[in-house]
This record gives sequence, structure tokens and C-alpha cells, in this order.
Amino acid sequence: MKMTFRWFGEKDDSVKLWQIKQIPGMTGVVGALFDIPVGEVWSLEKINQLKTTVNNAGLELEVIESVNVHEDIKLGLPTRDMYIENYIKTIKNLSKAGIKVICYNFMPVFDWLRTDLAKKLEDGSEVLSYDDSTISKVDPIKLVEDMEENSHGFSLPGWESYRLKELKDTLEKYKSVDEEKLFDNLKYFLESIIPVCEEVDVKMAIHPDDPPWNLFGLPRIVTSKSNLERLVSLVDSPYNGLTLCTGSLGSNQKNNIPDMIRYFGKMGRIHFAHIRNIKFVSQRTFHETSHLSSDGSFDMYEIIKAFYDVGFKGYVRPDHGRMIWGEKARPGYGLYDRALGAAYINGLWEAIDKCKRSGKYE
Ligand code: CS2
Ligand code: MN
Repeated sequence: MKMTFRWFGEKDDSVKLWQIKQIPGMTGVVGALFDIPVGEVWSLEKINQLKTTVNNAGLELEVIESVNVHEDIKLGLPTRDMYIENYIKTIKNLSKAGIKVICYNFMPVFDWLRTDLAKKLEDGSEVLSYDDSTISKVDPIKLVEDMEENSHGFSLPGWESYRLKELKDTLEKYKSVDEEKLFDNLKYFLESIIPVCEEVDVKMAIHPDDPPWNLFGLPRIVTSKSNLERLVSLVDSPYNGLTLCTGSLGSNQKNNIPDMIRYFGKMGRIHFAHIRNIKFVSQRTFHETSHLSSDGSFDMYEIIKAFYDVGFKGYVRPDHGRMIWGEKARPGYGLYDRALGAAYINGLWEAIDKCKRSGKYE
């Protein structure tokens, strides 16, 4: 595995590259061009600028998260072909700059969703949380306003305000799109882009839906083992792969994360891993925690062991962390707790590796 750290760029991140570089075992950052509106082509010049900045700090830039998919592609509108052409141009430019993996998602309208961006835990730290009973009462338009208000002035990934301005209209358009239709639209997209990815050697890694169930009547399909299985066979190519996000998939208690890692890992379809822990309050209500197993509901040892056992060589990043030690940063994306997470993941990996090599476990 190759340890990386998500970074939002010089202008829009309180975390600096030199700080990331000082985290033990850190090889590179996961970046993106956040100022390019969804659907437009990423120019090679801008990509190279970002790459040079990152490389000058002694870090690699081999993973992009995210190149977002235009809503018209997800909706299957006639304009999708133009947006797919643009997406292909972006893939080719990213390849020229040495990018190996693109993380993306296929969630209608909303990206990840939480009901509180700063829930206080007993120790005074703040975390993102999700309460299913609140969601059912909330108006999606109000939710978007709340998210903007509570993000401490930071833009939130996937919550671009210009895009969500047309929310009412977009929600209306989705009335005719159910899960089957969304799968068809994803297939159309993948059939268009995967041959290009094969040619230019860039792997696509779809991010699971977060949380992995339908919201506000909008369909969600990247949610379970059987749906992921269907997804990887839509286009049967190693370039049609997955981002295995433990926190997103794991918020459905029916999903067995180590089993999914073993299954899709053996298939060679996991190219990127997001590792985090969450704590369930009830069936569909949870809050995020530190990465440590005993702080949350997941067995992080079993998760890392599953990656180890399938010989995972892909990229990994600590996912959302708590806000601790008085840090003021983008919710979920502070420096301190994610750095602790990276150190913990590396520690688990080393322990498993040494045990395995000394024959202490099969
Ligand atoms: C991320 C997602 O912050 C997060 O929860 O994992 O926003 C992720 O970047 C996108 O869904 C991938 O396109
Ligand atoms: Mn994730």
C-alpha cells in the first residue's frame, strides 16, 4: 500500500504541504483542481502546475479525487455526450501528467451527506455525524444552506454552491431516474471512457455512496457487495475499479467490509482505499471517530489485515478525522487527526507484516 493524504490546494487548505511531508510514511497527496466547474476540461497546464507544486514539496501526485461527473451524464440527457468528451480529454491530460488513479462518484445531486459537521464528543473533539431521523424531516434545500453555513468558510468537496443553486430543477429531472436507469447511465459512461483509460493507463476508482442508501427519493447504487459486483462487470476491465471507502460502505451494517476487501481485492479491482472508523448510535445513525478500533464500531485490524492478505499495492489515505487540539480546518479534513490515522494504519500494517514474515500467523 502507498500512503497518501488528501489536499485541497494552496489557496483552499489550512494544511500545508510541508506539514503533510512531515507525517511518517507519507508518499504523496491526493489532489484536484477545485476551481474548474464540473463538466469542463482540466487543462494540462493547470494539472502540471498542481503537480509541480506538490513535487516541489517532495511529494507525489498520482491520485486525483475527484473528477466529478456532470449531472447530465448521471441523468442520461442528450447533452451527456459532450460532457463525456470533456471527461475523456481530462483523463488524457491527467495521464500526460503521470496520474495513475481517478477517484469519482456517481451519486445523484448530493455527494457525501451528514446532518452535523461539528458534533462534540465527550473529549471535546468535533466530528461529522449522521442522524437518519433528522434527514427524513429536513428539506434538501435547507440542508444545502446549513452545510454552507457550518463549514467554517471552507468549500466542501462535492457541495459546490454554483451547482447546488439549480437544486430544485435538478431534483425534478431525477423523478424519471430509478436505480435501473442510473445503472444504465453508468454503463454508458463507463463504456465510453474505459477504453480510453486502458489506452492511457489511468485507472478509474468509483467512490461508494455515502451513506449507501437512497436519500430524498434519489436513487443510490454504489452501496453493497452485490451492486459493486454488478458495477465491475458493467465493463469487465481492471481499469473499471473501486475506491474502497470503509466509512461509506460500513455505514450500512449489512456490509461486511473485510469480506468486500478480500473479494474485490483478489479480483484486482481496488485501486484506492479510504480508511476511517465510525460509531453507530442506532441502525442508521452514526458519528465519525478517531481511526482506533476501540473508539468506533469497526475492527480496523481486520480491515487492514484484509488489505494485507490480498497483497494490496494501491493507494490509501486516512479519511475524515476529528477536529482536535484547537485546529480550525475544513470539517473532516484537519491535519492532526488524519496524521494520527495515517500513523495508526502504518502501525497496523507493520505489525501484520512482521507477524506474517515470522510465521506467527498463517
Ligand atoms: C469524500 C468524498 O469527503 C468525502 O467524504 O470521500 O467527497 C469523495 O471525495 C467523493 O465522493 C469522490 O468523488
Ligand atoms: Mn471516502
